[in-house]
Amino acid sequence: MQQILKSLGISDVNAGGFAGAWGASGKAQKVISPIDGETLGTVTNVTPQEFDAILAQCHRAFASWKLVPAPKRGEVVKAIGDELRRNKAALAELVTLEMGKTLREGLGEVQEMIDICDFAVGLSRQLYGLTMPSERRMHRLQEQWHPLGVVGVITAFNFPVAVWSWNTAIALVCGDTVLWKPSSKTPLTAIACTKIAEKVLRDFGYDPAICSLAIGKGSDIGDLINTDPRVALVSYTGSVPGGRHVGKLVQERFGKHILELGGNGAVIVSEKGDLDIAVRSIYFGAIGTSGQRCTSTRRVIVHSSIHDAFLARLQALYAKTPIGDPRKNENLMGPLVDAGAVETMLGAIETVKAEGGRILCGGERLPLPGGCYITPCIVAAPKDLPMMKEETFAPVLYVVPYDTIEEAIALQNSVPQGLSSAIITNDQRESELFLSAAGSDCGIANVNTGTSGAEIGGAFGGEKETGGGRESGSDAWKTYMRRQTSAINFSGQVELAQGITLEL
Ligand code: UN1
Repeated sequence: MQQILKSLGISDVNAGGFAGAWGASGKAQKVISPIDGETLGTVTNVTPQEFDAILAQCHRAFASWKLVPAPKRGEVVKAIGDELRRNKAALAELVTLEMGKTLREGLGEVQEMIDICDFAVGLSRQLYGLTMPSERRMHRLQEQWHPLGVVGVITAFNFPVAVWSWNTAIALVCGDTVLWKPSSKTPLTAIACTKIAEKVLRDFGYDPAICSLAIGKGSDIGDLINTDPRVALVSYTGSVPGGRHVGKLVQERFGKHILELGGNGAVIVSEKGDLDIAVRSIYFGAIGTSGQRCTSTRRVIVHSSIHDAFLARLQALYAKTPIGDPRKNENLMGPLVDAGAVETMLGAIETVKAEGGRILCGGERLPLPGGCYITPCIVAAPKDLPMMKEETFAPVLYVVPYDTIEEAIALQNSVPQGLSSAIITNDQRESELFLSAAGSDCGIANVNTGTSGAEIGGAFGGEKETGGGRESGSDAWKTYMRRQTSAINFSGQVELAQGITLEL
């Protein structure tokens, strides 16, 4: 373990602030691994004064970075991707140590980082604007995309490195600088990533403050990011209440924001679908990352004719789920992130019971070191179970029967969140209905694959209480840039649009 930490530049005591130089003199916090309760290191938070200096430096760095040609900025992102390739195993292990996901998922998370770097490198030559025909003679109408400014990236514990990379790789090629505030639960992975970016930026001779870091509480450092007009865009990943707060503060000053908030993923299992595909994809979607993805499968809406057969197969898998040290390859589920998360899950299960849900299996604390291990839970739920509308960030899966596809889609859409959804069917009419305007209301709607594990090439995000933001692939980059529309007159005369005349 010591070797991994050392190879990523992590010491016993680490400063949680960076904008060209490392330093932070605020409160020190111990970082405890949920795997066994062991201390991984100590991190000092930045003070509000230090934050101000960090932001000033990051903002200054924007002035020169925005002038670097985009394909040159892409070269930096390419080198960050190469550095991530070199450090993939170590960084994945640190992710596992710090937040407890299995190593195979930790490796997947670092792979997402590498993938988005590759995507962004290509994008650095494709930041296309449009030209439009002008209604005036000898005029041209065009749009260009310009760098925006400092992007404040506020991330959650569950994808402690990937979400930073989705934002940072895109922001960098767009000519923005980045100020990162990670979750207080995962500061070490943030320090490791920032050191990787720092090395690359120094190697190229660019200002390392282009990728800055400020570790501290959401209520102080987070709010300084939200309220400071020097931060042009705030990309926030977290809870619905958190996002409501961030959204208000950023809107108040007319900043831009990307909100990636709660999900409540559902899979519709049709009687015309492949049961094996259904069981496997739902199993991974529900227990993967111990149910702590915003894309986790939380609800199964299954046709009543196959309800019992489906449940029997899923329960058999749940019963033999290998749970334990997530560094061991044989384990498919590690701990929850901390003791508080365990309490939340157990509390939610009590509420479910009181509301009329029937616990079919799981939901018990396991006596393993660290105290954060639980068994995954399946609930037989009545259609109107109130808790089904809430996102419990833990492996609690509700199973509900349906009779018609219209009813299934209505159930899928009947929650406040709108991130991820899926249907398992071989019936084209069903899957097309699910993908149509009459279908899923989510930002992600999959066919014959589960709700989680989105690829970076698509735009990632969702509707309703999920916040409406999009990051990662497709044209999500446009939010990270400033659009400029120009009318260019080469006629040698004055001609007003809309046919307005002006006789002087
Ligand atoms: C998240 O849980 O916040 O689609 C992100 C997925 C991952 C990202 C999840 N690619 O499950």
